[in-house]
Amino acid sequence: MNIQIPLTVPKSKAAEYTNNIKKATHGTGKLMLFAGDQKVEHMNDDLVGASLPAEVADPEHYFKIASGADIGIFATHLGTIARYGGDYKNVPYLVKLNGKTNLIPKENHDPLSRQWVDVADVVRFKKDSGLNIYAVGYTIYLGSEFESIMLHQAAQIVVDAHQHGLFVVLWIYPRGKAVSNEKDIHTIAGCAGIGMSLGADFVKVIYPYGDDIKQSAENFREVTTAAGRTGVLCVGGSKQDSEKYLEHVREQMNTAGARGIAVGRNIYQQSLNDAIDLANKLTAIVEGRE
Ligand code: FBP
Repeated sequence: MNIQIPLTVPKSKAAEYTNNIKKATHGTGKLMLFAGDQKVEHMNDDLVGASLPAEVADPEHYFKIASGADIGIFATHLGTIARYGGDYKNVPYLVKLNGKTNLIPKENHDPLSRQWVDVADVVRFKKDSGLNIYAVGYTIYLGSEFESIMLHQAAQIVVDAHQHGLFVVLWIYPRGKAVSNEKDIHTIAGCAGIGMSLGADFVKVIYPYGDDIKQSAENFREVTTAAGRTGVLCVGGSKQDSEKYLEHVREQMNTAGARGIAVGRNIYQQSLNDAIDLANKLTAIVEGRE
């Protein structure tokens, strides 16, 4: 695998940067990101319910999956990692630097998700804890009246992270009163292009899941083209039939030109064994080992 090193990575950190990407992608450049930031984003909505096993409500469920399955990287907030990471030292981590809840409806207020901790805090935590922290992540809501704040913070984060040899995933969603259709492919392609313009290594965007699996992937090519050298990760979205989801991911990787996935609910909204089984299958598809 040939990893392109952006010029924001100093020569002294090039080996560390390359190594972090290699480890998270198992040498393939393709990233299976297991998302565990929903405790903030969706509060307890995804974690309890008549159809869900009781174990899903325990935050440790995330860690049991992340340590038992062959994932690429586990993305969650620093506090969560600080509470459980000591017992899950084999997990590869991405620290999510911002977050917001879903309590304020977007019809009332445009979304703003401010940075909680700095890259410097993560670098210090990595050294002190000895955990495998390879990357940081941050969400931007484009089209929000506050987008300039989030764009500014994201740009700084990319520069800071690269200075320390960490790679960066930006979650970029079109959202706010000015956005009429979050699933418009042309707008999503614009989000991917912004990810590239900010220098992100990967940009995670919305994937419009249509009934025609092949056609959905063909439509998505506009997005992966717009991202250029930045890899596009497709969102998992709400839980769907596992076989159907696996087929979508095959097309995302083989037809749409995605460089990976960022998936939460489809994996963790089930028992530990089923979650591990699906996560392993997903990683195999993403990394081209199926
Ligand atoms: P929304 O704001 O559209 O709900 O998406 C946020 C999010 O759920 C993140 O919290 C998570 O990282 C990502 O999407 C992927 O998770 P899922 O596969 O469950 O959609």
